[in-house]
Amino acid sequence: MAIHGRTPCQGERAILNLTDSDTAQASTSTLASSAEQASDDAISAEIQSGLNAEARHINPKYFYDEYGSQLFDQITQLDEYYPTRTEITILTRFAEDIARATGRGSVLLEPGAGSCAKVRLLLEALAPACYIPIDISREFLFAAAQQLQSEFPHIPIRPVAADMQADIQLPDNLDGIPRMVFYPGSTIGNYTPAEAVEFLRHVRRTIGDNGGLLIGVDLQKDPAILNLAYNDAAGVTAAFNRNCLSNINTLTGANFDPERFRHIAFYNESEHRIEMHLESDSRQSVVIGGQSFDFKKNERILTEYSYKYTVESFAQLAAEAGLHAREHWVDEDQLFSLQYFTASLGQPLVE
Ligand code: AVI
Repeated sequence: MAIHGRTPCQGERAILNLTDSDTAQASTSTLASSAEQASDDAISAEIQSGLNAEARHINPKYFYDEYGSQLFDQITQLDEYYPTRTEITILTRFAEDIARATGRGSVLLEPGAGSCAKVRLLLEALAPACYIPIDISREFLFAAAQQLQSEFPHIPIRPVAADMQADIQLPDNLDGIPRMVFYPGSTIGNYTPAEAVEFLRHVRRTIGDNGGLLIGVDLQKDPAILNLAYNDAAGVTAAFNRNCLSNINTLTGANFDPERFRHIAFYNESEHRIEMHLESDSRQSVVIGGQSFDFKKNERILTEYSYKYTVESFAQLAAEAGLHAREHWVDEDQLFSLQYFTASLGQPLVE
C-alpha cells in the first residue's frame, strides 16, 4: 500500500537496474528514511517532538500501517468520499485527450504508486516507453508491478522501491526520452503549500527541461460536501484517524487509548483545508518513549491537513516550482481535477 499524506522526507538516491528486461526487478541503495525502517527511538523522538510543539501534531504517515491502509481503501469506496471515484471517472473519460496533450512514449514515473491501480486507465493511451512505479513498500510494489506487467506485456515496467523524494537515476538507454511524473490521488493536498512547492521542485528536477507532470488535485467546493467526506456515517474515517495512535503504540510501546480520543474533521474555509484532529475526551496522560504527556479534556492533536485548490490557485503554486500549466480536466460537478504541467512552455509533444 502506498504511503499517503506523508510530509516530504530527505531525498535519497535509488539506482534502477534495467538489465532484466521482462521481470519487474530493481535494485535500490539504502532507503533508511522511511518510517518502516526508522528505529523505534527515532519514531518515539518524532512523536515526542510533535507533541511537545505548541500546536500538538502527529505526522499523517502514521495512519498507514497495514490496517490503516485497509481503512483508507474502505474510505475510497464510501458514498461520502467523492475524490477517488471522481478521479477514476476523469481518467477513464479523458484518457485519449490526456494522451493527446501530454504526448505518447514518455518515461512515466509514479511516486507512491502502491497498487498501480489508476495508471491502468492510462497505459494504453499513453503507451509509455517505460513505466516506473516508485514506492517504499517493496514487496507490495513488486507484486503489483508483476501483475501489471502480465496485463500489459508490451510496456516495460520497472518498479523502484524508494522514498517519494528519492532521486531516481534512469539508465542510459532512457536518456533523452521525455519524462512524465504521474501523481494522482490528491495526495499533494496532504502537504502544506510550502511542502507542496518543495515536492513540486523535486518533480521539476526529476523531469528535466522537457518533461511533464500529470497530477490529481482536489478542488474547493461547497463545505458541506467536504465536511461529509471526512465525517462518514459509518465512522471509517474516525477509525482511520484513531488508528495512528494504535500504530504508534505498536511502533514505540506508547500507551495511547485510541477510544479516549474523538475524531474531529472540519473544513477551514479561510485556509482552504480539511483539518483532522484527535480530541482527548478527558484529562489523561500518555507515556511515549519514557516521556509522559498530559492532555486536558478537549485538547486536540492535529493529524492531517487536506488542502483544496482551485485550478488557478494550484497553477500558481506549481509556477513557484517552475512548472507551467498546460491543460486540465474536471468532472461535470467540478469536484476534482487532473492537471497537466510542463517544465518548459511550448515544448514539443513526444509522439
Ligand atoms: C490520501 N489523501 C489524499 C486523503 C485525503 O482525502 O486527504 C487522506 C484521507 N484522510 C481522510 N480521508 C482520506
